[in-house]
This record gives sequence, structure tokens and C-alpha cells, in this order.
Amino acid sequence: CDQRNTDNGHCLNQGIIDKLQELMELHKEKLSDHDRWRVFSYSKTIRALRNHPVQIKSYEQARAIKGVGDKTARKIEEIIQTGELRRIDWEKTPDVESIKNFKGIYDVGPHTAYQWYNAGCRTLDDVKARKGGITLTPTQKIGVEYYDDINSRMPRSEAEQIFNKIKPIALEIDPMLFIEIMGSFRRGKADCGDIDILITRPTHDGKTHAGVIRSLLTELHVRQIITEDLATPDNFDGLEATYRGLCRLDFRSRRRRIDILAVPYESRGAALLYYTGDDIFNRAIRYKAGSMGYSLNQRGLFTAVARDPNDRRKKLTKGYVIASETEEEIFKILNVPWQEPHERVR
Ligand code: DCP
Ligand code: MG
Ligand code: MN
Repeated sequence: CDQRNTDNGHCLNQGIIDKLQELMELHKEKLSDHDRWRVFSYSKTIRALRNHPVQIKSYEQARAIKGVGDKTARKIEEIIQTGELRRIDWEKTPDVESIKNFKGIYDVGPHTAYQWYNAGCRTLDDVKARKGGITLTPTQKIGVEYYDDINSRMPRSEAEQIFNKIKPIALEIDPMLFIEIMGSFRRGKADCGDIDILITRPTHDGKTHAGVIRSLLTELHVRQIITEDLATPDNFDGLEATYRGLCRLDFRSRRRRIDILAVPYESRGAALLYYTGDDIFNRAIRYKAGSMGYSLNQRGLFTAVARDPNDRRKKLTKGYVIASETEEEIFKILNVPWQEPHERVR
């Protein structure tokens, strides 16, 4: 909520926002394009309501907000008059809860979730029992087995302790490595959904970190810090690699999600920026880059590539890197004031 539009820290239109949000969450669990469109539309309305300077008291006031159509305005009117929104009960179909639970399984998207529902599965136990003859990929099996672990966050201190076990092992393999924790940890959050590790290496001596990921993962498996692989890199020996897995501090601890990203040394700044997040901040800064005619990704800040107007996927020119080695230079070129990692939340 925009602090200027508050009444003792409460959004002026919080009651309306809460109901529309509840309805939006229900549409999120559904599959049709129509539902997806509604999620998009409600999220825009909610954002507009958060920034709205006055308390909305009528249909007309609601209708006057940009992007709010007749149907949404009528819902807002109903909330104002009754404090309720009947549409919520109507959308609470029996599939919603099951689909939501299934989508909490690692590597299960909406399509698989609905497939399983249509096969007769309603609960995680049904999935475990392969009710309806459903099949699971190896990754989904791990997802089911460690459902609770994967869906809970760890205290910051645990992420730090795990990292403090991993770092010396990596430095034993190559003392010149740069290895740091990114993501919510670098942003200073008190709890972390996973551990995000960035690896790179200065190349002054002609060497790189190529191949290090393979040795590191082997070693982490041997020491039983990494316990399951969820996604291993296609190419272990290149300079770029992404790994996803589960790890644990010791045999008494819960499994925790771990991601490792290895990048060439010259793109470390762009990788730091990307991997620190948060995702909303990333979207905003990428948008800024785009509006200035650049394009930003985890490899660098590029001059925009010219695309074929008849087929936007076709690149006509390559575009070249104008900044990638430090976060500072990227902020500077984009004319964005420097923000410490903990401030990068939008
Ligand atoms: N990232 C992104 N867009 C995504 C996913 C990730 O820009 N769709 C970037 C920003 C994230 C970083 O990668 O901060 C790490 O991704 P995580 O999913 O691990 O997210 P966080 O570490 O920020 O939060 P959590 O504590 O939930 O792991
Ligand atoms: Mg993370
Ligand atoms: Mn992650």
C-alpha cells in the first residue's frame, strides 16, 4: 500500500483489495485463458486501488479508475455494500484445493496437476498411491517425497551454515574461485526459500572455472551435503551452468533447496545483479533498460537487437555488451541510483 494513501498504515481500500485478492487467487488455480486474463486484470485493479488516494464508496467511483470495467466495478460495489463477494464462493470449486496442492510439488505445473485431478487424484496421498494409474517423473517423485521440506523456508542462519560448509570445499578444488550466496540471503532476508550460489573465477592466469561445477557436485554428494539432484546442467564443462538440487546441513536436518549458477568472469556484474533480485526489482530494471533501448539479462547489458518486424523472434543484428563486469556500471548506464541489495525490493 502506498504510505501516502493510508489511515494508520492501513490502505484506504484494503477491504476491497482483500476480497479481490481472494478471488484472484482462486482464478490462479484454474487453467483457461479466461482465468489467466482475469488474474492479470484483477492484479492491475488491485495495484490501482493500492495507489488510490481516496476511499471508494460507490460504483461510479470504482468505474472511474483506469482499467476498471463494469463487472469489476459491480463487484467493488457489492463489497462496499455487503462486505462480501458471492463470486468467491462460486469460484471455490472442489478442484481448487487439490490443484493448489499438486502445484506445490516440485516440477508439477498446471497441466500435470489437472491431468492427475482428472485421473481421480484429490490429495497428495492419492498421488503417492498413483491413484488412477498416474505416472511421476523422477524429479516429481523427489518433489512428493520432500514436499514439506521443499515448501518451507529456512532461517537465514541455516543457509549461512550450509554455505560455510560448501565454500571451503569449492576453494579446495580451486582457491581462486569467487563463490557467494545470492538471492534473498544477499538481500538480508531473515528467512530463505533456498540457497542460491554464484560461482565464477578471475582469468588473469589463463584459467577459468570450467569443469569446477562437476567436481564440486561430486564432492558435495560424497560429503552428503547435496542429497538429491533436481536439474543438472546440460554441459558441465562450459563456463555457464545452472544446477538445482536438495541439500542438508547434517543428517538430522530438513532437506533444503539449493541452486548453483556458474557464469563467465566477464559477466559477473550482470549475474550478481540478476541473482540478487528480487524478481520484481529485476523486472523493473529490465523494463528500464528496455525503455532506454537496451536489453538486460544475467549475461550483461546489451545494445538492443534489431528484430524482424514480421517475426519478432528473428534477430536482424546481434547487439553487443556495453556493461557486465560490475553492478555499479550497469546501474550507472541505466541512470538508476545505486541500491544496496537489501533495498532491491519493489
Ligand atoms: N530470479 C528472477 N526471476 C525469476 C526467478 C529468479 O529474476 N523468475 C532472480 C531473482 C531472484 C534470484 O533469481 O532473487 C533467486 O531466485 P529465487 O527463486 O531463489 O528467489 P529469492 O532468493 O529472491 O527468494 P527465496 O527466498 O524465495 O528463494
Ligand atoms: Mg532464493
Ligand atoms: Mn533459487
